[in-house]
Amino acid sequence: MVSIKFVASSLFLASSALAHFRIVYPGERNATNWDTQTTGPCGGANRVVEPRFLFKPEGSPLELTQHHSLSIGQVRFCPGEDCNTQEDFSVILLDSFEQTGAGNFCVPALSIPYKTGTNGTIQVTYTGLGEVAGEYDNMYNCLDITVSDEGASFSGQCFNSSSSVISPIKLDSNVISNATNITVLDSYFSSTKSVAATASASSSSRDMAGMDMSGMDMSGMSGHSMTSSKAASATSSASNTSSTSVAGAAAITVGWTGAVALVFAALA
Ligand SMILES: [Cu+2]
Repeated sequence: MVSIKFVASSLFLASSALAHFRIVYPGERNATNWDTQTTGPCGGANRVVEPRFLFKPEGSPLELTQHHSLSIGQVRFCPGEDCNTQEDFSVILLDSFEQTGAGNFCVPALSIPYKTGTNGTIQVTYTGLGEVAGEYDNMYNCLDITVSDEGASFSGQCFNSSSSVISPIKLDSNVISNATNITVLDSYFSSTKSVAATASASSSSRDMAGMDMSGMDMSGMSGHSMTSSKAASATSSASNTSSTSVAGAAAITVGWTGAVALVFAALA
C-alpha cells in the first residue's frame, strides 16, 4: 500500500508542471506544495505559519528559485494578521520583472514600507511558460512576516544564478496576480515564447516542459549523488544557512528529491 501511494504520488508530480518555484530564503509557508502552487493567493497554503520571519523595514534578503525557463514575477504585500484573498495583497513591493533562464533571483533588501511591529504576509507570484505553447502556469507562494529592526541584513544569504537573467518589465500591476487575464500575458509572451521554444529544442538540458535544470541551485538536496561539476559547484556555493529557514530547508529537500529524480528519469 505504501509503495503504491509513493508511485502514484511520483506519477502525479511527473505529469503536472512540477517545475514551479520556491522561496528558498528565508522560507515559505509550504515548501512542498507542488500540486497546489497554482492556486492563489498563496499556493494552497491559506493559513499563517508562525513564527513569522522578521523583515527590516529598509529591507531583508529574499531569494527565489525559479524552475521555469521563462517567467514573469512580482512581489506583493498584505499588511494584516490574516491575509486570505488576492485583493488583500494590494501593496507592490517589487514590480513586474522578467526572469529568463531557470535559477536563483536574489533580492538583497526587500523593503517593507510599514512601521516596526506590523504583521503581514509577503506574496510572490510568477507566471511561466507551461507545457503547451500558449499555456501558462500561474504560481503563488507566501511567507508571513513581522516588520522588525531585528530582521536580517544582507550578508551573502542569497545569490543570483548566472543562468538566470532578471529584467524589469512594464506590465499592468494586476496582470500577474489575475490568473484569468491571459490575453495580456499571451501578447507579452508571443514574441519570447517562440525564442524559448527554439532554445528548448536545441538544448539537451531542457526537457519538454520548458524547464531548464542546468545551473540551478541544488543546495536543498541531500544524499543525492551528482556527477556534473556544475552541480558540484552549485552545491558548494549553498548559502542559505540562516537558522530561520531550517524547517523550510528540510521540506525543500523532499521537493527537490522528487524534482531531480524526475529530471534524471527524463534524461535517461
Ligand atoms: Cu511550474
